[in-house]
Amino acid sequence: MRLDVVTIFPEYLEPLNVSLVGKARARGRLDVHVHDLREWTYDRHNTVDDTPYGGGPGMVMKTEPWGDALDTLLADGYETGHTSPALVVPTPSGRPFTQELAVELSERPWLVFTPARYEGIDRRVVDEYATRMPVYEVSIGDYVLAGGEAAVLVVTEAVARLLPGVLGNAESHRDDSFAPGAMANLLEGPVYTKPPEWRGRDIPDVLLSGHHGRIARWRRDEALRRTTANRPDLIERCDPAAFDKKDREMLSILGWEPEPDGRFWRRVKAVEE
Ligand code: 97T
Repeated sequence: MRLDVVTIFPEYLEPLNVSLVGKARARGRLDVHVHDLREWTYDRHNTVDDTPYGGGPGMVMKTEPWGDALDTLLADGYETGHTSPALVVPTPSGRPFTQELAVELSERPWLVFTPARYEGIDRRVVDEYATRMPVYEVSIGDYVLAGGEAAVLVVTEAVARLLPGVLGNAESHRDDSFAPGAMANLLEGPVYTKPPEWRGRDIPDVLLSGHHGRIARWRRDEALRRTTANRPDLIERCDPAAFDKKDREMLSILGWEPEPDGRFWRRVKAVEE
């Protein structure tokens, strides 16, 4: 997969050289190109922004540097045999970035990221490139960043670990909380390793019992406990038929029961988690 990033803070993308993404690059799975947007400015002050039409606070990133930067890197990519680019635009007004979207992006051969500072990029840039390629405007969550660079790191890491040959078997992603086919979209419960006692704290007995069935049940109960506590929205959206009898018993202990129409769960009493 080829990745291009155009930014006014190329140093902010240094983490792409280390850890998992760095490993993916070293293994030849990822070909990363970081570009300084200011290379496509032609005035003394390397201006990349200007005041918004219609007034209002903040500055808007100008069309010309983005257009020239994107044209240049797209020409380079096509010349070196790459095809089918997609534009990824981090923005608080984008669609939520999810594991499902990470999987979709990981199946594309070439991603071009345009992290913006200030109040965003002149809309004509997205409109222009949307006539030539798919555009994904993505938000990584309901909070405000100073710019899109951190979002590029988030998206890149989530995508890179899905590329074939990047994760070893030991760290395989089939059990990810949000992986399709994981425990019906429950959060993972707690995990433990040696030593068996630490500062007077033991490992739950069941994990030392060797009873695989009981261990699986305990893990599932802990997953239900965590999900009801931290992400009730995930339970509320679930079809009660997605849970077996023991799940429903646990949910009831946790204070949840199916809606009368049988399609959703709701919390009926508060329970000490
Ligand atoms: O807050 C932002 C500013 C610029 C670019 C992206 C963001 C953002 O992305 N996801 C949440 C916020």
